[in-house]
Amino acid sequence: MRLTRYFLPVMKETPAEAQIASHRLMLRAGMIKQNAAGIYSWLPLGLKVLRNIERIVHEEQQAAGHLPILMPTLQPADLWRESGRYDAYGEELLRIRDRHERDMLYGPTNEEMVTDIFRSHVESYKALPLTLYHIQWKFRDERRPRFGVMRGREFLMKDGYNFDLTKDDAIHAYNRHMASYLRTYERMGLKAIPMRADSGPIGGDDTHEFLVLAETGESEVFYDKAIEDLHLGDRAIDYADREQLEGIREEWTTPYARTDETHDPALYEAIPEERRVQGRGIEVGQIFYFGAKYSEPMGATVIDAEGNRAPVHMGSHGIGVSRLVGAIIEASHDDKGIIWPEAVAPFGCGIVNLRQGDAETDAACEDLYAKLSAAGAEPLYDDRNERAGAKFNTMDLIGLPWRITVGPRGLKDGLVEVTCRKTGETEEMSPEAAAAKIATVFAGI
Ligand code: 5CA
Repeated sequence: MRLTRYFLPVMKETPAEAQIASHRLMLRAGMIKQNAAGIYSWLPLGLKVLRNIERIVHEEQQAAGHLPILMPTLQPADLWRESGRYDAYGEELLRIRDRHERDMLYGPTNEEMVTDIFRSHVESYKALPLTLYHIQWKFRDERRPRFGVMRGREFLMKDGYNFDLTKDDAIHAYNRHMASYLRTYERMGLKAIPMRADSGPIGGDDTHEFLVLAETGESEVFYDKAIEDLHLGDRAIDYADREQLEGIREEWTTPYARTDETHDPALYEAIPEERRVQGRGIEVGQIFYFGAKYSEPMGATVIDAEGNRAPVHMGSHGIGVSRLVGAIIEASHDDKGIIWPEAVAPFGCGIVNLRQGDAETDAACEDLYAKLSAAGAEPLYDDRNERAGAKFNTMDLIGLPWRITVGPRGLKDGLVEVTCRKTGETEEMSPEAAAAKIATVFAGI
């Protein structure tokens, strides 16, 4: 992409309404535009990051054997009357009436609708196990939408629902979600810690939230420092292997880690003092097992091998896709702007032309642009007629992982500069070597 052809409405001033870094930087980098309290448009740069996050979520869900579907944002109230949540959900539920006076709602979550799909089509245990998920916009009329996309009213969520014959099978589904979520967050460059949580309006006893540590997080967290050393790394996960998944769950849930909602001071104080950590975190996902809470009242049953009919065991599992954009920025920025992890970066690399209009410099930039595009590193070429300082500031603000700086002076010696946004380190090399270096980085992504 050439910057002169792009829509990147960056702001010089710090927007007064934004209280935390991610909100400020998303506005300043022209990623989002607020349309109403807690409701945002995603501009080209922001949308690219959102789509990258969605792609990773899809890949990891499908690796775990979960099937993508797409349910609507609007739902008939009658389904929610069956589960009893139409009245129970409270003020956060946006209730709407259509022209035929039928009660509808803008879905804050989809347990009822997916249970209705299931009961319409599944009769036998032979169709199980089954996990359906989608990535769709949700609406919750939050009392205090704030921090930009972090606590929106309309927000993008991945929500998945498992249907199983037995509790054991449903716990296996729970463990599959836990492992796939750990991998998903790691791929985005995040450390997200599963913490025992409260189930709120979704229901059930077994539930974990995933928290990314950040001072600006809305949840207070207490944990054993030992959990910070756990990594999945590149270990192979076999999602059919119950023992392996049970092992992963044990590994991540044995050290104490809880939010203020479930915090137990006695257990916390049993951790050696030097390992006790109290801080704040951003909730980027939550998984639930709730048995027959929806399947029973809604009549979602299957016939087992002996011919008996029983409600299926279910759980639901959510990832805050749009919130993750903010969470990644909270975890990765500096005074100058965003620092994108390569896996979610909107463009892999920026090309800064220091002398736009100089034939030799322009040609070198064009050549790099072609090579990097062909290598799949998606360059953003700053071809504006601007001062070098302004170009550097824009690149630092929007946080592309790499920058190649091309100017007549360096080219005289056959050199360009390659700068890593994260470390600030700059190396001089030939344009060919620069293209090859960046191409190698992005070959594996
Ligand atoms: N039905 C279940 C699982 S699918 C559910 O709705 N879970 S949830 O309420 O925990 O939401 C899942 C994730 O969505 C949360 O972990 C959080 O990351 C994200 N989320 C929830 N509310 C908001 C909000 N107002 N703005 C942005 N993201 C949100």
